[in-house]
Amino acid sequence: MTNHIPSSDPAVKAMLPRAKECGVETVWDRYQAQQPQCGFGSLGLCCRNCMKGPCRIDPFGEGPQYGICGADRDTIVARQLIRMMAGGGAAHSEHGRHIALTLLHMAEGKAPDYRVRDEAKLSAVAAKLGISTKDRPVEEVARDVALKTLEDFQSQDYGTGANWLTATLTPRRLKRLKDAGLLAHNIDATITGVMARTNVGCDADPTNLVLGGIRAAIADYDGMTLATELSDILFGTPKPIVTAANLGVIKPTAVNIAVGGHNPLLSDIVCDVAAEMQEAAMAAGAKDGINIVGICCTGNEVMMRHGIPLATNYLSQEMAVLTGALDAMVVDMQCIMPSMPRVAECFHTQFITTLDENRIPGALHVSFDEKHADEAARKIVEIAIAAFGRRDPKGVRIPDIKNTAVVGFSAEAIVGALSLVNPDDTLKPLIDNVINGNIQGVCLFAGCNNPQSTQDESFQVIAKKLAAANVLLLATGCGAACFAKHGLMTGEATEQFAGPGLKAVLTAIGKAAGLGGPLPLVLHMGSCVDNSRAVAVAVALANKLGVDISDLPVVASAPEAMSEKAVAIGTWSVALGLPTHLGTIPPVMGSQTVTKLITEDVKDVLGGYFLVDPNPETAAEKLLAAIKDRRAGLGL
Ligand code: NFS
Ligand code: SF4
Repeated sequence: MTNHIPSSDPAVKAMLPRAKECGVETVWDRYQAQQPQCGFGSLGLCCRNCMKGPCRIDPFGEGPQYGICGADRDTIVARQLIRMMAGGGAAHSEHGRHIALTLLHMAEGKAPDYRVRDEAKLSAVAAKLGISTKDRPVEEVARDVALKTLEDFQSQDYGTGANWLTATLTPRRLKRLKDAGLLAHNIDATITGVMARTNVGCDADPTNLVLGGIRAAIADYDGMTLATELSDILFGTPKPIVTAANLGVIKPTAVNIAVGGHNPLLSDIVCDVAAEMQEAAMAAGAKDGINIVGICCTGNEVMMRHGIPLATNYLSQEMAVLTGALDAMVVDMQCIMPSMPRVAECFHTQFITTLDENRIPGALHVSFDEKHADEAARKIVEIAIAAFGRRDPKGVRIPDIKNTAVVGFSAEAIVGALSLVNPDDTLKPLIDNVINGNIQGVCLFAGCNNPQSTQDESFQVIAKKLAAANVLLLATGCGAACFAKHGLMTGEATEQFAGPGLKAVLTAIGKAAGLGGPLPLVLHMGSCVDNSRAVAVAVALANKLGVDISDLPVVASAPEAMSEKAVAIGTWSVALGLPTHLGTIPPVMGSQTVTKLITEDVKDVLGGYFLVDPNPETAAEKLLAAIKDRRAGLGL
C-alpha cells in the first residue's frame, strides 16, 4: 500500500521538507522503502516458530498448505496472533511490576525519592483490595497494597482470578470470564503459558489457541490496571488541567527536554528536578529556563498530572528532534524508534536511554533505577543544559503550531465533575442522559499511529462523525495525543462539532465545574495503560444499572493500531464485551477460521467482537450501528 499523504498534522507537514534539507531519513521514507510489504507476513501465513522454517502457506490454495511440521494456516495464524497478545501483555505488566516494586521499596524506605502523593487514592485502592487502613501508617498500607499487587505475578491458583481483576470488574463479567476459562490468575504464568503452547508441536487448535491468547489479554488488562492505579498513588490522580500540544510547545529560548516512552517513574522525577534547576538553565543563557515537553505515552502521563505540554505522538517523534531545538530527549521503554539517535546526531541533541534492558546504539546511556532516581534525573538535566550551549540557533525550525488542550479526565475527575451536577447520586446525570438519548453512547479511542494511513486522520474523521451523533468521546495513548494536537480537547471543539444533546450535557457539566463553557469534545483519559480508567467508568455505569459491560452502548476504536500492546488492549476490550474497531488490518486474514473467531464467534462467548475497517467513514457508521444495537438491547 503506498501512502501519498503521510500526515494530517500541520506541524509534521511543516517539518517534512526540513527532514529532506537535512538529509534525515524519517519513518515515512522507511515505510516507502519497505513497499511492497510481504503478503505472507501481512496475512499471518509465515511461521518462524522453529528452525525447520520459515514456512509459508500459499494463500490461494495452490502451493503448500502445511508447514514442514504439518501446521496448517489456522494454527500458524492463531499462534502468531496470540504471541502478539502475550508480547503486549508482557510490556504493560513489566511497566506495572516496576511501579509495584517501587511502591514496595518506597514503603520500606529504600526508594527515598518517591512518596505517596495521593493518600485518598491509596485508601481507595486499599479498600478495593480488601486491605484495612484504619489507624495504620501510610507506609504500612502502601506496603500491603504493593504486596497484594505483586501476588498477581505470583499466584499458582489457576482457578482464582488475579486480585486486580476481582477488584475492578463487574460480577457478571468475572463469572463469564471464569466460565470460559479466561480469568487470568497470574500475569507472568499466563504470558509464559502462551509462549509455551505456541512452541513447535504444542497447541494446534486455533480456537483453543485464541482462547489462550484472550486469557493473556486479560492478564494485560490486569497489568495495566495495577500500573495506572499505583501510579496515581505515587504521582497523584489526574485532574483537569489546561495545557498545549504540538511541536510549537518547544521554545527557542529555553533548555528543551523531551521525555518519551511510558513509565512515569523517571519522567515525574525529571519534572521535579527540572523545577529545582531552572536557575542553572538561566545562568547558561536560557531566558525561559527549562521547558519539559512530552512525547508518546510518557507525554500523556506528565501532561495529565503536571500540565506539561505535549510535543507530539508516536509517528512524528523524529520531527521533534528535527526542530533543532531539543537539547535532550530522555526515554525509558516502548515505542521509541531505534532511528532516534541517528536523527539526534545531525543536531546537538543528546538522546538519552535510561533502562539497562532498553538500550539503543548511538544513544547516551544514563542508568536509572528507582533507588537513585533523583541522582539520575539531575544528571540528565545537567546534560541537557550543557547541550543547550552547543545549540546552533541557525538550525532551529520550530513550527508555530500548537493547540490548547484541556486534559486530565481520570475516572475520579469525571465522577467529580458529575458530582457537581448531582452531589447525592454522582452517576445519575450521565445515566439519565444516556437513557434520554442526549448521549447515545460512549466511544473510547485508543492506540497508536501507523504509517499505513495518514497520521491522525482517521481518529479525527471518526470522532467528528460520532460527536455529531451525540456520542461521548474518551481517548488515551497516541489517539489522545492526536486529539490534543488538533484542538479537539477544548470546549470550542464541543461547540463546533458536538451534536445538540451531547453539547447540552457537556455544557451543563462544564458550567457546574466552573469552566464557564462546555467540557472538551474528547476527554483525555491518559496514556495507553490508562485505558483501565475507561473500564473503571464503564464498570461503575454497569454496576449502577445492574447490567454487564457488554450491555452498555460503549464501543472502542483503534484506527491506527500498530504495536503488540494495541493487539493486547484490543483483545481485552473485546473480552470485556466491547465492539472494538481496528483501522489497521491485523495479520490474521490468512485464516478464515481465526478471522471469524475474533470478529464473530467471540461475540457469543464474551459479547464483544473485533470490527475491522480501514475506512474511517464506514467505520464510524459501524460503530454507531453497534451503539444502536446496544441501546436496543437495553430497551432504549
Ligand atoms: Ni500505546 Fe503508548 Fe502510542 Fe501505541 Fe505506542 S506510545 S502505549 S503503543 S504508539 S498508543
Ligand atoms: Fe514451519 Fe512448523 Fe517450524 Fe512453523 S513450527 S517454522 S510451520 S516447521
